[in-house]
Amino acid sequence: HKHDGKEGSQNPNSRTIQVLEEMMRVYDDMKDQWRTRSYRIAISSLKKAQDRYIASYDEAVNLPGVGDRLAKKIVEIATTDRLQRLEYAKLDPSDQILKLFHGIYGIGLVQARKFVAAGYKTLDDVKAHATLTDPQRIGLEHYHDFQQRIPRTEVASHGAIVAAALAEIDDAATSHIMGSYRRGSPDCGDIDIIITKDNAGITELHDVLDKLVAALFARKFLMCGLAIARHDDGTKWHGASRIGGPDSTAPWRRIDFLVVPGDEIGAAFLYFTGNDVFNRSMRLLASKKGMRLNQRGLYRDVMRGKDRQKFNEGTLLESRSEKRIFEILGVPYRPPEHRIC
Ligand code: DCP
Ligand code: MG
Ligand code: MN
Repeated sequence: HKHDGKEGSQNPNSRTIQVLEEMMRVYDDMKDQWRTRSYRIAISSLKKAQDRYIASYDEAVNLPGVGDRLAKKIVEIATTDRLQRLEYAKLDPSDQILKLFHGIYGIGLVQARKFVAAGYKTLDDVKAHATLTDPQRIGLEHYHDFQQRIPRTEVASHGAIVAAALAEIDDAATSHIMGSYRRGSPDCGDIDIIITKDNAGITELHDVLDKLVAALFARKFLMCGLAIARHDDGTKWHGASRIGGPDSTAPWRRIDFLVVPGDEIGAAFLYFTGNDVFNRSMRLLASKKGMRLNQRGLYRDVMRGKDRQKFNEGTLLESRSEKRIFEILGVPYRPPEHRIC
């Protein structure tokens, strides 16, 4: 191992620190916050170990905040002068850049690939050169906020604010937190909320949604709208929210509303609880049994033409009860916490 000149002032572990810092940047770009944090802690421990060169596993693992995996990495760098994992990461930088761009709200894989092909390397490149829609521009501006995981307790706070505002508009309407939150995740990528009301059709609920969104903007909880898709089968609203009132410095969070007629609540709960892979498996199972499952209900006798295009919707079998949908499909009920494939 060679550590370069300037002895005395230089930490004997400077080369190890330098390689770990590079690796940390890779994880940071990948939005792997957990690894980024472990690396940051290990680097800070190494920086404090100015009196000795750390080259053995025992020495490394005894540093504060350094666990088994990072200790092995430290030994690998100290004994080989490099880190294989980092070399691999460097082989395909475009993949990381692709992920970076794909992480912007409203940027799909196709557009992310175009950015890579255009030679953009950073978010600043995108900001300076790409033509973006308004929602995409907001996504870019709040990139960091939107990438942060949201602690479960904070998701619950957003949900409570929505529920309170909804109760003032229509005390028979209800809101329910879905997505990863309902599956029990300790933190979530965004906040997914179903808005519904017994015996209410979609027209009445559209009105409720409009009032709800206006009320939540007025109390400075909603910060922006990003997308709205009005459909007969339920309307989606995408935006951003922030807790803490008008003077809040809390991060902007992505929030999704799904407006659902009361009689479709079971199918909607099933859909919006996910996860997406579990949903695909349930739909495939339905189609194998000659049925069709979507976010409105479970149907049978769906007529399909060649190329699987639909001739009709079929007969509705169930849409009110999540449990009945499992039953009709002939699979044991799975509680939300177990709906991960
Ligand atoms: N969904 C789906 N297929 C998609 C997107 C969403 O079936 N392509 C359903 C299942 C998801 C739910 O909608 O669980 C909410 O979508 P999210 O993208 O918010 O995903 P999650 O809430 O499951 O995870 P995260 O914590 O990342 O938000
Ligand atoms: Mg979600
Ligand atoms: Mn969502």
